[in-house]
Amino acid sequence: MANDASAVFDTLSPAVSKGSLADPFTPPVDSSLWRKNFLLGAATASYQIEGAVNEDGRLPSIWDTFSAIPGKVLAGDTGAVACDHYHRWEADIEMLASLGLEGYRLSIAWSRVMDAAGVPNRKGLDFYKRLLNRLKEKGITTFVTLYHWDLPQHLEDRGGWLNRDTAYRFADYADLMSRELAGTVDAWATLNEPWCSAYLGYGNGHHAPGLANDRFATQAMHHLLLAHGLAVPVLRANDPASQKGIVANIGRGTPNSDSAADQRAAHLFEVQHNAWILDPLLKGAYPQDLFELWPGTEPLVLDGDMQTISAPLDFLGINYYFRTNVASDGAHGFRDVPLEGVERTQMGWEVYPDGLRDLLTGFKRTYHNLPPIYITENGMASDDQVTDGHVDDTQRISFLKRHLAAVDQAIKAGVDIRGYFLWSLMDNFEWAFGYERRFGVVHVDYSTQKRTVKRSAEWVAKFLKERKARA
Ligand code: IFM
Repeated sequence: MANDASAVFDTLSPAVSKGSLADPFTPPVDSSLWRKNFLLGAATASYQIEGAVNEDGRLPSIWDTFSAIPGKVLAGDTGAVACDHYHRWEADIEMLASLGLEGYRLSIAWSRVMDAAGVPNRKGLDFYKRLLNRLKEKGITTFVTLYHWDLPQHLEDRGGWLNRDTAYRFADYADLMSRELAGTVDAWATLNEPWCSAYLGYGNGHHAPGLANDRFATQAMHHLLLAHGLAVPVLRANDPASQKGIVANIGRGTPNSDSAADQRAAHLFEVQHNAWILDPLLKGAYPQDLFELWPGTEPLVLDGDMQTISAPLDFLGINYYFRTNVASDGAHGFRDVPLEGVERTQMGWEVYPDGLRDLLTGFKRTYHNLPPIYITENGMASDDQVTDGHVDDTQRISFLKRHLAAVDQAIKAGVDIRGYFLWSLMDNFEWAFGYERRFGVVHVDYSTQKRTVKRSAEWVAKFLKERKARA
């Protein structure tokens, strides 16, 4: 069944929705995507692309440790080499610029820039300075995430995000980075997807550091959000001209039936995926329904923490990928009920653009202080192959068109959305799935490090060129 967002493109031109490169991307004339101040960029993250894990004083992170444990990552892959971006950054920026992308979202590896005593590592800092200066020379808008999951191992050895002190160490790190990089960063995001750090890292153990306890997850989340709240005023003081925000992944949960129990299950799914993070940030309190789902897991919260966490944001980054169809588990929670006959990606995730629109419009109703939004990640994995020098990733083109249409619909419904970053600029280390899952709009041959621009990247470049010509 076609989603509404897909239908927008279907009615425009049947060929466009098939994802054919030959057809120009022709959103309606009144589409916000034509606005030249609607930022279109691509995103990456340090551990997923940099490699060079033992170089220039970088210390181990929890992902070095975790990926070295047999069975934790598909095929035993690690980020030791990844896309070798640490050495190839200049060519990678040329590639980004040649595609006409206007924004680049990257993250900093904490363990590259600071040691256990808080002493700055000049070589690591210089890497990011060179990178950001070059991006600025190219006129590219820079979004920098301070924490995209690669916690220094020495901090994990002292309890990681279960230790309140890690939040204060994060504020020190934010202080260093914003003093060093002020003027080269347009927008700072403190954390990427605290849900994944807290739940996958400490709740079910699928990600580093691999602990599995719901109570750990809620406490880790509290310390992550506290870290965010402590860092924001530091970033404001050191780099007043930039925007400050945080990036959350959001999940759409739909009920498997009209029964009250399934409706409740879908509600609880969204509480666990969305309200757990957004309520403390935007309402200054955890959603009480979370503790119905996970009884007895209330985190230890000290006086003043919730005020710190809910300080105003300049923007909220939203990462969206798929929806989950759920039913009641017969007790306090929900269980996934995968739908049959729906379009899926290489990850097995359902392609469901309407979920993005519906969540965004729902947030606008729920949070009266919803800050301006950037879609900081959206994209899909496919088993892409290079044939005769090309990668025909037509499903990705279609995916991107439909999600961009959903963004436009949300804007028209009154949500203030200012930009969109593709995940990802290039294929990279997809965490527990290693290198098998390919999310890039640029293909990476990991044996030669050759980059091949996929049809999807050509398509985005073509649209950006057309938009520029019309401006
Ligand atoms: O690769 C990840 C990224 O690091 C965080 N957001 C989701 C992406 C795809 O799983």
